[in-house]
Amino acid sequence: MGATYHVLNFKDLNPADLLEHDFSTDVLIGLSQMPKQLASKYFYDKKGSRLFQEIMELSEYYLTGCEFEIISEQKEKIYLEMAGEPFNLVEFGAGDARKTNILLEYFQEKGLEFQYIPIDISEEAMSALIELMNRKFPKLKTEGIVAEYFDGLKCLNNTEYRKNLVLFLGSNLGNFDKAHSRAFLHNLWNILNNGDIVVIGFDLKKDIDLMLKAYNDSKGKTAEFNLNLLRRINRELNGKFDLEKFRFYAGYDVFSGAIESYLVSLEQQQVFIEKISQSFIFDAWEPIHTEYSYKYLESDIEELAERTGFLIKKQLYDSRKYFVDSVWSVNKQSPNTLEDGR
Ligand code: AVJ
Repeated sequence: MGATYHVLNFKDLNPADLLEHDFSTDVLIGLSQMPKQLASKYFYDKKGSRLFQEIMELSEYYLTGCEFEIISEQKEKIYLEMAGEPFNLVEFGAGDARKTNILLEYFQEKGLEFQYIPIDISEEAMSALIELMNRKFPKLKTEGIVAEYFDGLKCLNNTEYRKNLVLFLGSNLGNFDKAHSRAFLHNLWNILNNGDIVVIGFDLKKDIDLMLKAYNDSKGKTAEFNLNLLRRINRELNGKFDLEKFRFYAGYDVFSGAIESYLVSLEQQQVFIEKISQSFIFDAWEPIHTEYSYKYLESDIEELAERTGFLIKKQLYDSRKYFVDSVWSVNKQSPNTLEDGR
């Protein structure tokens, strides 16, 4: 009768250990794969979050300006969906919540009753955000969650019924391929109630040079942002990457419809990572894939909404039609069309 088993409850672990464990495991797996890859979610350490803020300030990185315009000028259209009853405002990948601030201010002005639940993978970004919220919106109940998207979903336990407004801005969904976006949105659909509202930012397919310039910016911020991933491995896993021996490269893949980012080894080299007790061999010009930034057609958005159980209520475009904030409602009434197997 000595045998027993334990169900490992992740909540019992120190979350910092858990994150670090995940990081070293993911680096080991990613650099052992062919082609080599590192996941873009690891960009956002303290320095990475700051670099991303700097990227958002660049005019070449048009996405942020477009969405800022959309939210500033069309906030009433989102407000009209929420007027009437108290709700939770849940935001995935909140970051510094610059665009969301406009909505928060407006909703307060209009006397809406809501609480704010920002979710972000970066603890540094979250603590800065919480500080900002206390300063700018002292009366607003804000409960941040430090988690990645899929884990964040699990935290949103509907204890008591409340309407939800879920924000997924900035084309953050664009880091997911089709399978993962469908999975994420369908899981989201599962935890939400009929009639809940979701606002998703999509960067639209457009002139290829314009899209390329957003990732090959003239100040080299995006390159720094990517190279910081190697710096993070050096710092957190005691790696020996020489950042001078890698360059950033971003291209638009016409087949996948994504800007795909890489760190390319400039020479044949071997890099030791102490915490993994292993060296990794790079050929000259061998790439590490770091990020997908998918771009969309309106028809892609329609298909995604339909397949995951949502109805498109409004498409909010910027004046140049580079970007869209798509306003969806959860549809649990009419049977969805998943059966036709497209
Ligand atoms: C935050 C994922 C929307 O993919 O455009 C910016 C991140 N990468 N520049 C994007 C990013 C390079 C960004 N997202």
